[in-house]
Amino acid sequence: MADDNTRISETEIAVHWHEEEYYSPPESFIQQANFRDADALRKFELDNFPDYFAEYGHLLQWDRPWDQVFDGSNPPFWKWFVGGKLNASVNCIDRHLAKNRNKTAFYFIPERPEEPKQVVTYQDLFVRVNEFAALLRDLGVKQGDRVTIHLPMVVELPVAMLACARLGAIHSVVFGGFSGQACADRIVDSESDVLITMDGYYRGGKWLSHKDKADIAVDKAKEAGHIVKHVLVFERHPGTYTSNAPLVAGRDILVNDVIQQYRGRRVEPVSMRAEDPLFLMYTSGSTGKPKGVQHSTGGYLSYATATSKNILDIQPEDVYWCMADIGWITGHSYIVYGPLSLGASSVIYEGVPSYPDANRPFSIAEELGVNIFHTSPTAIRSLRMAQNIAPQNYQYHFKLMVTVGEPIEPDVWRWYYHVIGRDEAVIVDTWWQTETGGFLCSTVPALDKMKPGSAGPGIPGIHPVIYDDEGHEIAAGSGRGGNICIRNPWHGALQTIWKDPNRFVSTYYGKYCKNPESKDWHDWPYMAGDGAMLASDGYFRILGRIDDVINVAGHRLGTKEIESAVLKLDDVAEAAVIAAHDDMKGTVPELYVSLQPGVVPSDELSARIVAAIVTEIGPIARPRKVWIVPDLPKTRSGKIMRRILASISNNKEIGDVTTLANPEVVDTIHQMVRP
Ligand code: 6R9
Repeated sequence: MADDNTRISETEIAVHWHEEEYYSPPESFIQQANFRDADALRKFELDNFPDYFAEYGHLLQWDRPWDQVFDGSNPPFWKWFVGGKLNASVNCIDRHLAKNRNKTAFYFIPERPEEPKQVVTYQDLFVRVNEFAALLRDLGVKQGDRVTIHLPMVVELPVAMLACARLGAIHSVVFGGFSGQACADRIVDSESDVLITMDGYYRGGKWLSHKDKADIAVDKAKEAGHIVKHVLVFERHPGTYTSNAPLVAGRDILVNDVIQQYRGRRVEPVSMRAEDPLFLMYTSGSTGKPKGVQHSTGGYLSYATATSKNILDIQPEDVYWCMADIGWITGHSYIVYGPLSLGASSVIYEGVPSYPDANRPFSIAEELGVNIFHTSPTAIRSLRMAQNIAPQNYQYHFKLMVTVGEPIEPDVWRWYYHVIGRDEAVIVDTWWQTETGGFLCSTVPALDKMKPGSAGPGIPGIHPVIYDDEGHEIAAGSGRGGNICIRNPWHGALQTIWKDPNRFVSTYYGKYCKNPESKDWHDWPYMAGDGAMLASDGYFRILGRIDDVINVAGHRLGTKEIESAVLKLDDVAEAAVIAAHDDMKGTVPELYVSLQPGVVPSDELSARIVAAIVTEIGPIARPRKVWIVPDLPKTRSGKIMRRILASISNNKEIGDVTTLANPEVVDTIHQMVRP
């Protein structure tokens, strides 16, 4: 990606980092940890690939054992646990019933403190998943069908996911905050006949009507030629439908009304091949169209389970709380599949962590005895900036804390460690992606020292490497950044992009494949799309995306997706989105647009531009600022120079612009943005 639009300049990545301070896990943590045998690490050396992954496969209950751990005969379409059969809902629920039916699977904490919490045992979850699976089956959902789920953070979300898994149907969860249009795009691409939604939910102290988005989604899907047959509507308060959007006869079904007929119903779990897809999760890439990342049943589930055990150190008596949304991959792997597969008790919190005030996380931790706490740098920064937080007034003890989603500044890390973790919690900074199914880089909490701002080495079984643009390996400790890749395949990785295998191959394997004819996995390193540096201690520091993806508060947004939403307006000629630094969210989008000849800039137009983005994608993509400029800086070949715009927004050195087709416009824009 040595292209003009590269987001991280050579000078930026050549910066030397000086934080060589380390923190050690406390002895009390080491004594109790799942993975505390340093000798066991040796098993995971690359020479032992792929056999070491058998150990991860054995964490699951199989209907039929696998014949072969890894089949690499058709690169890069790797197959894992070939011949094995299993069902994910059985692994997450049924297998725990004999010993732990009365154990809490989920605590549901409504956002409004006055609303009582719900305790969902493994037995309760079993009953709810079976009943809902029976309903789905009666609607015609069968093995291999796709089901789109557009729900907020409520227990009904994992219930719906696991009901699909029980039937062998492929779920596609769309983040609840996404717009109806964004939901429609995912319904159409996945060809879902069924959409699962809810009337509304509480967030930030307000009731948000949600069912309206389902109506938009179904209408927009229809315009694109796809008919949704059934819309299943949960009610946030069962029996009280609360939404301005009326129910559509013949299409919408209130789950609470019909589920009565399914009381006590059981659904025989469908025994799936390890390689059958478990779910799709759409994520942003370099083009305007989100891609349907496809994850397998056996490979994905065993990877989520193993990493939850080894890195999150989840144990039977722990209470675990991950603040991510289940609508993102972190919630899939580390609220639903990993913790349930281990039989853990975990927390689903409906709302924003700062409601009714910034001490809510501590009060929840105290009430439930949470001892593993999983959140993002953005949430940590916002706690740090909040007035009146007083963790010292709450009784809780975290043995382990997680940070995920974006790079964490060493300063913020230290605050997390001292103030939230009280110098006693081990921190794991886990680097991974939607595509990777689970963690790739992190310290093993009992074995590795922590280093603020660095994710750590590859986790057991994962062998990362940094390549320069020509494919040469960049040595540890050289102080140079490059593209982080993984040398070896692993079973949590995506299988393909739904209906787009070519895009799968070119995106992740196109740049660094050593020989496209090769049948040897050594020739097919996986390219993550992140810039990173490798220190001489073997720790990776992640620098951020190298492609056209912006990371806002840990959420991935495609710049092209935002730009295409804006370009739908007739008044706009060109649009460029850049990542602007933000103290709280890491980065936020800023938008530069030029207008069609004769169109006059106005506040009204800026507002329409913002509205177009919110309608097409959702409020998370809202730009911090819209700059209407006379022209966008371009190369002589017509490429928009986003890097220059980013430098202006972020008040950085712009560098040489003389080779541009229109260098004078840089000055004009600079005057506007930084008068
Ligand atoms: C899990 C998740 C993936 C992108 C990834 C990288 C960034 C994630 C990080 C991190 C620095 C960490 N990222 N974890 N950067 N340190 N610990 O977030 O998946 O939404 O697909 O985003 O997030 O840039 O490429 P996803």
